[in-house]
Amino acid sequence: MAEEKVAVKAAKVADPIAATIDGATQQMIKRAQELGIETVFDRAVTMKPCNIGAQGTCCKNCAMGPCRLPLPKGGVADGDDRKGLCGATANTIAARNFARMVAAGAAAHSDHGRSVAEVFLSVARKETGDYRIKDPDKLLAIAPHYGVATTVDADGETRDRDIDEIALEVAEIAMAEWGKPDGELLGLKRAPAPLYERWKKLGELPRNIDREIVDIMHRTHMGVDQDYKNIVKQCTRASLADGWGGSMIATDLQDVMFGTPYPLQAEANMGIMKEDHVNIIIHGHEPILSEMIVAASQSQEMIDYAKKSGAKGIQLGGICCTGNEILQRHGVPPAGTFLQQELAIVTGACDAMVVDVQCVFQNLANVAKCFHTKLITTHPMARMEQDNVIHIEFDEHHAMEDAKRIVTMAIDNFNNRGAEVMIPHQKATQIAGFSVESIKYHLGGSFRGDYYTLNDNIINGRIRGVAGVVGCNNARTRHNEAHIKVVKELIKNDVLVLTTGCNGIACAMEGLLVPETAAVYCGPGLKEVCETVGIPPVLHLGSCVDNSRILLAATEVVKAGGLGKDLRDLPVAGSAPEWMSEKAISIGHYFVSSGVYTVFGVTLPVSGAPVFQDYLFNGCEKLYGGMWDLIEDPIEHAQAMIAHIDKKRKELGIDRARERVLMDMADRQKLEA
Ligand code: XCC
Ligand code: SF4
Repeated sequence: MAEEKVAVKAAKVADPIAATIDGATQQMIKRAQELGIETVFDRAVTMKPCNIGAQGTCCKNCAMGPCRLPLPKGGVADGDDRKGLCGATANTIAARNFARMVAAGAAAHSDHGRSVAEVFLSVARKETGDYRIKDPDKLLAIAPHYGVATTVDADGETRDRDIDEIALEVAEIAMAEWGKPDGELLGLKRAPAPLYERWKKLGELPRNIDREIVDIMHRTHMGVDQDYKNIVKQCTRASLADGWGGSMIATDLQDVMFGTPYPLQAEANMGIMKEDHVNIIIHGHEPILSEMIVAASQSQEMIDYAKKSGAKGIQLGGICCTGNEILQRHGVPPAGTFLQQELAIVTGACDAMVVDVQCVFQNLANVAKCFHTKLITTHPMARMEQDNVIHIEFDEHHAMEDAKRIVTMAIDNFNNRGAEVMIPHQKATQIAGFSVESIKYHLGGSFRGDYYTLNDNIINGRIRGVAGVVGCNNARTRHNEAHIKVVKELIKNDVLVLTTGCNGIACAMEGLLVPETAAVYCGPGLKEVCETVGIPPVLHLGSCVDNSRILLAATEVVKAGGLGKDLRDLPVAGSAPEWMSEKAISIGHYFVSSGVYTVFGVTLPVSGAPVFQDYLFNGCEKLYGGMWDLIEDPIEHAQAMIAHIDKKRKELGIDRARERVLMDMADRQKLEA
């Protein structure tokens, strides 16, 4: 008996079916388990999250703590006297923790933007030959938003200014957005005027990007801001500095240097990897690196070298948002979402995985150790302690050289593969590459080239509303299940979906990003629009920083008229069904403070402070017109968004129009029957 008790229990591992809805991912989880390689899915089974942290009420902001304030079993209806050693209430603690997530998220996006701006400045100063201005029209379009004139008046006539001159001015002004001593962020004025005026009245206009982030770190230090409402105010400033600042500048300047995305066809999922090719997986966020790897691997020199080494060619694949960047502009297929990063190596066919910043698992190094895969870090800010990781620092001044070194290393590694190659066959076709500009073209038509047609279809009710569904995967919930269920429920109810980030990859893998999807999954109104225009009902707008495109698309809708004067008036809603990153909190808060009802799935670390939570879920609506919500069940999640969309339709007086359209459709179907 005693012996039986000490018998070694088999290590607990994940059930692949319970872990993900995706066949390729299930297959590779099993494969990893057969090989004795542990992945995030297994760790999610063996390690439980901390209950108090999950409630948002663990404070470790000073060494008298950590002070832990779990919600009492009986709730706090009869009063709440929980406090930390210093007296900080649950509201203060949860709000401070929330604010620090906003700060980290805004910092990550905005620092990415800063890198892009720095490279753009080098381009403008002609210090690098590897990058250039690929889209001068975009530069001319954004210049006025940076206060840069595109024409000059001389001798009574107006002439176009030199493009290099414009570039240099835009670059210098953009760089100053991070640290200028006076004024306010320039991007805010791109919002509809009433929205800008509201931020101003609330005293929440961000001053410069870095300052708002530093402000949060100071304010949430022990013994500073101890009023959750005032802390939320600062969350607004910092998150706006992300959405209408750092992220927007990143998107702007990436488009200028690498091209504004236009629709293109590609594939998605691990089946894009090829056994007879050199497979290079690019993972992280900054296209500064991935753009160059794309260029290097398309060079004849590298292709010839790959062939000489016995491969048929070079296959690139993306993971996470840098994957989205090169998908949008070059059609490079994503090999998977955030949660598939380890599994891309488990295929045994990944000759190199190149990473820069954000969302990169440290466990990649442990997985890579079991295969021939070269794991290459490239960013001075992001290195790994494991000794099998190679660091090749990437520098814009010799970018092509660095990229070729990396690609060469991958090619040289091709013949080191072991026998254990197993690439899942699953992959789906997708149409990606949407942008504010291309939506204008597709939904407005080349003649009018504006958002009128979209607005008409919203007003007449064929399109019920628009949803931004974005964000990560989270190993605490079944991979991709909520992403797909939320999106399907929305399009079934005639809501057009704009997607970014790992939601975009999830939708692509599921085959939702093709026009043919409309006939299968959409309600009658949205189906009709998609079929007439030839677009998918889910439009992929890119990476996490490209959520700024969603803000600007919504602004275009306001401008086109007929749907109110402010983002808060629009029949729109936001969602992050499987979020995990601090960046998602920053995004969520700039959506909310821009007037959008925003629903998160999985969890939100605020439940331990019910008063603060209520302020986010209800109080914010009075201030901003937008508010937070947490709904785990994907169908209820989508239905809450639809209810909000319907509420806005009613306020706009266009709820009747939709009833008529549906009647018409039903009548028509009856006639057809
Ligand atoms: Fe990372 Fe951007 Fe999240 Fe995906 S979605 S897990 S942040 S890669 Ni933006
Ligand atoms: Fe505890 Fe206050 Fe210190 Fe936080 S700041 S750890 S609540 S004493």
